[in-house]
Amino acid sequence: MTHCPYCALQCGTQLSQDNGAVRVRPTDFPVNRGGLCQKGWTAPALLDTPDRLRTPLIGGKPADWDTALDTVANELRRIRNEHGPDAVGVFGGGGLTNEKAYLLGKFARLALGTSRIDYNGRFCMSSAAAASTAAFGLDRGLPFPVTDLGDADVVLLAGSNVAETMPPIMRHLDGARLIVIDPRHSRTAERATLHLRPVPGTDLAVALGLLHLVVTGGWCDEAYIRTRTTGFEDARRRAIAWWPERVEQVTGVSAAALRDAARLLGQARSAYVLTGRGAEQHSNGTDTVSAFINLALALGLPGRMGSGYGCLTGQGNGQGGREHGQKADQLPGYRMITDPLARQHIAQVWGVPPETLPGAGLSAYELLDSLGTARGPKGLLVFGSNPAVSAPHAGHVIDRLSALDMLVVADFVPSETARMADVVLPVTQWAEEEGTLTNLEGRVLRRKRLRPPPDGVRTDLEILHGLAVRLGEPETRYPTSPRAVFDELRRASAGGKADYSGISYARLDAGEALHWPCPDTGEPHPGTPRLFLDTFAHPDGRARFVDVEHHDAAEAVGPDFPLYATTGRVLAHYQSGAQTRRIRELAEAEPEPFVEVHPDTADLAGLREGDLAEVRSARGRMTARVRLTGTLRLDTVFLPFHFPGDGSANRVTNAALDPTSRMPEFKVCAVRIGPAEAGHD
Ligand SMILES: Nc1nc2c(c(=O)[nH]1)N[C@H]1C(S)=C(S)[C@@H](COP(=O)(O)OP(=O)(O)OC[C@H]3O[C@@H](n4cnc5c(=O)[nH]c(N)nc54)[C@H](O)[C@@H]3O)O[C@H]1N2
Ligand SMILES: Nc1nc2c(c(=O)[nH]1)N[C@H]1C(S)=C(S)[C@@H](COP(=O)(O)OP(=O)(O)OC[C@H]3O[C@@H](n4cnc5c(=O)[nH]c(N)nc54)[C@H](O)[C@@H]3O)O[C@H]1N2
Ligand code: SF4
Ligand SMILES: [Mo]
Repeated sequence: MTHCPYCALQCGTQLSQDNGAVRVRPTDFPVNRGGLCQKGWTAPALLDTPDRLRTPLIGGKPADWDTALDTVANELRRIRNEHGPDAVGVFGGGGLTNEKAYLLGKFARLALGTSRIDYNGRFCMSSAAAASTAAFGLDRGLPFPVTDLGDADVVLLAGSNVAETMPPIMRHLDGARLIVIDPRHSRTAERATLHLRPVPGTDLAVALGLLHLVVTGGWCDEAYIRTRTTGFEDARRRAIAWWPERVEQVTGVSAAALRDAARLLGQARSAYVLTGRGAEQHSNGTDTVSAFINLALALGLPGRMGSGYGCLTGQGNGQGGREHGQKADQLPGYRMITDPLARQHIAQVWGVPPETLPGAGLSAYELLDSLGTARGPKGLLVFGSNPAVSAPHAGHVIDRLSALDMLVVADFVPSETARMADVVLPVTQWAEEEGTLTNLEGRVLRRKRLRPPPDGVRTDLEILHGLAVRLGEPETRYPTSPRAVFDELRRASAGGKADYSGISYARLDAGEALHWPCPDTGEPHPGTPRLFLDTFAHPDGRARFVDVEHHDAAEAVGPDFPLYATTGRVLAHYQSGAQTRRIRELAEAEPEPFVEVHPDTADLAGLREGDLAEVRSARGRMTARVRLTGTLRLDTVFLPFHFPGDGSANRVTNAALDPTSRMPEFKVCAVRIGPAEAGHD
């Protein structure tokens, strides 16, 4: 068995070959129980996509591997000599296997000696990670297995459209009453008992209002609050000022609907509060998640069988990708790079003095924003991301990428970012390589190789090895065998928060379900499917309420830009679309960029169904086909971000960052819409 290459659900699949064609079928793996979404079913098509990269490219022209790697290493060395080690940067991805993410972080810190490494997970779950760490002392997306959701009475989904983003998970939610918070009547909202439609960016006030009603309704779990938490009084006092009518004014969610939601939660036998990107991708995202965690704590949910709080992690290895050191402030094992003990431990595993390790770098957007400037990197290596499409304020990011002395992209398709690169390095895909990924419930899974890669293609590990050796590093420091890297990762993670030391390929291959932490205790450790049942991860064992106040989105609507634009996903496409736009069935399902607009709003803007609209913000413009959507808020339009160029939603999005997580505000900015002028680029 292996797993789907796309999202964090990591559906179990079985691959076979039929006359050279790869076929996929779902297995009875717990998260998907025989289900797959359209992307999963069609994933094999990408293996043989006609424009698959099969040879390195220098300046767009085919080159052999030695020349390509020599070129990259020489230029990296030149930039470093002239401008210092921080003049080269690395941008990673949450789709990389644990082994790749680990080796990429090691490569950046040792072979390049740079602090300038971050990854696209910063755009994904960083706000939820920061809030979970503050509340529980530990961040694991779901601190319980997905299958636990099956017994839930009520599930609150704040800004998550799982019916499109993780369809098979709906099998576990069938029996529950759903409360969905989303400005759109999403496919998930269609399945909900109750749908709250806030103004984008106002979830924090919604959560404060729900806490208010849980307090006044007498639904707080007093004994739990007393024995398992600290800080309730401040959070309670804050929420008391958010009576329902005030919340209604700020959020547009009616006081009556808010009361219904609080009652459903308060009276539930078992309940879960889950957040997705809709609540998190805001300049107040960390505080918003804290407010939802406060609500969950007041109800006594986290750390209880049959209830809890969780963040629905997004990318295939969104969980593992945040644990092994490709984040600017992190070392393997979910350790902080500023912690002297952590530095000592990792330096010892890597066989270097702790002083050689650089300090904390810049977050993803800040890194991209600094490229090619006096203070920023002149060379950048990208592994597993397509920021020319997926980064906020993408027009600016494209300018920054263009200002580099050297952009190197490792990918298996010519993504929009790869097309800008000076050097492109072609890599293997999921069904051609081995490794591990960690799914949204912290379960470590094996990726298995079905067939050999095409000639001319190398693994990411081989590329890192090849570059490191050319930069003067010892051969043995960068193993190319995933198993060897994993064994080193186990040692590096030992004693850290995300402890993998008790996990081995042999145990995973034997079918064991191992959720981290899984320390090496001498006996085979069973792993930890459920966290916090006895104690939270803070030194006093208690969870913390965090006192948070609502604040508005960074950009207000006004006469020039009177509408809120929010962005997100559709079923058929994945992320920047670099992969799914190449698969015929998916491209046919969603062939072009569109904008969802309420019919009355469209009318005022002079737009009809099927028209080409221009969407403009203070930062840029894009064009998209109008889809009239009567269930949408009148003041809001929705754009999928899966398309490049003139149809790229990120040309209009705002790069305002959350002060704690440095998450950009993908989910709200001010725009105006109107008919697209014919002939405009
Ligand atoms: N089909 C598909 N599936 C995917 C992916 C994909 O690209 N395509 N990507 C994977 C990844 S990496 C991730 S992170 C997950 C993301 O999974 P989700 O979080 O479910 O995805 P989004 O569509 O980004 O956002 C969810 C919902 O938030 C709503 N929303 C927008 N603004 C707001 C707001 O201000 N408040 C609230 N409450 N809601 C708001 C949107 O209308 C949308 O319906 O999906 C994973 N699965
Ligand atoms: N407006 C808006 N923008 C968003 C979001 C949003 O909701 N709204 N969501 C954000 C979120 S949650 C995310 S996660 C990001 C994702 O944004 P991106 O990082 O752009 O995501 P992908 O399109 O998955 O890009 C991955 C690239 O790496 C390649 N790749 C895949 N696997 C590997 C591998 O193993 N090795 C190598 N070398 N390459 C590989 C793929 O072919 C693809 O080109 O987008 C963010 N951007
Ligand atoms: S839900 Fe996610 S893991 Fe499952 S088939 Fe779809 S994309 Fe793949
Ligand atoms: Mo994501």
